[in-house]
Amino acid sequence: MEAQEDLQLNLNEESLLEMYGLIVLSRRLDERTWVLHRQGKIAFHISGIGHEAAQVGAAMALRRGQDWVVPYYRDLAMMLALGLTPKEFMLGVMGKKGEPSSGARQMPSHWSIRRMNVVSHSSPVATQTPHASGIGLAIKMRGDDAIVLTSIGEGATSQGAWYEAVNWAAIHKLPVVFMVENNLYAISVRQDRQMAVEHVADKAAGLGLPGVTVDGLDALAVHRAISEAAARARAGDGPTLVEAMVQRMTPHSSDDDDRSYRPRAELEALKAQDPVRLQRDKLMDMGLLSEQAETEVQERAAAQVEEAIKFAASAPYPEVSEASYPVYAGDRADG
Ligand SMILES: Cc1ncc(C[n+]2csc(CCOP(=O)(O)OP(=O)(O)O)c2C)c(N)n1
Ligand SMILES: [Mg+2]
Repeated sequence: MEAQEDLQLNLNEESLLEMYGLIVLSRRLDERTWVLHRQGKIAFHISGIGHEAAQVGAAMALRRGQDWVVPYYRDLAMMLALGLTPKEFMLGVMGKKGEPSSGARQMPSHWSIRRMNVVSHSSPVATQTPHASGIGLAIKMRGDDAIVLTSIGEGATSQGAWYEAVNWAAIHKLPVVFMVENNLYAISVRQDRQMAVEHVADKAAGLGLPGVTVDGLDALAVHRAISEAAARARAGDGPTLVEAMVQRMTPHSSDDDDRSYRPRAELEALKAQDPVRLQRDKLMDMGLLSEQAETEVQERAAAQVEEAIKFAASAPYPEVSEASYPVYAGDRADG
């Protein structure tokens, strides 16, 4: 029933298949990046495995290229859905020239893509939230027809900056969607050591904005929730907090060993709730995805990823003389 509504409302068959293709592409790219790391070919990876459905569902609820997005490091699938190419991502993890976020100066996955209206974030968590409220204020003052979506992990909502920024957006009815990707862990710290409420969405009541919790393993459920929040924001009715319950199916990053704090049985259990498989089953149930089409989606993703790896591996590194450009005023690309 809900799937039928999605088809009627704002997603046609083509966009549902696009959604699935992006989820599969993100997973493939992410898994291959872990392998590159374990082979010693790259220095660092922070993974979005288990978050893909929520991120693609959210991105596809926006006017892509027109709305503003202030993401966080785990948002690979969201970035692909907004138009980042696998080649650009690979240039980033390999630190190669031409990487779009920073010319390969930033850590990988610190997205900043002008053509996609994706605004740079810093490594200190929650610093992106005040940026999003600021952009929301600018949109309101200019009378633009855009909105802002900012994303964050549940752990980072403990930061003072997060409360200040959400409070400000609620007071001034700014066109912001505050998306929380709740995977129950902040590196090794479980949610119950991070907040006394059951859901991050419960915090919204104290700040004066609506807060909803949705199944983040269901791309359509997230798409619906973010679409509603975006419509509210666009209508001038202010911000919404949307908490998507997702899974972190990997260690925090390639530098983390989760065996010291996460029971193996817990991780094993997550496999039965893999969002890629859940979306595939749903599309098959809806009669939109055949076995053959599924094979083609997988093969297309694999080919794109291998091509991206080859491309980035043979790309040059930036010149040493450009290392600080354009960090300081007066810096020149030619040194
Ligand atoms: C202000 C600050 N404190 C600590 C860190 C180190 N740190 C990086 S990610 C992270 C955990 C964030 O967890 P959460 O917000 O739940 O997002 P997740 O990584 O689970 O998606 C921490 C503590 C940081 N980057 N910034
Ligand atoms: Mg978390």
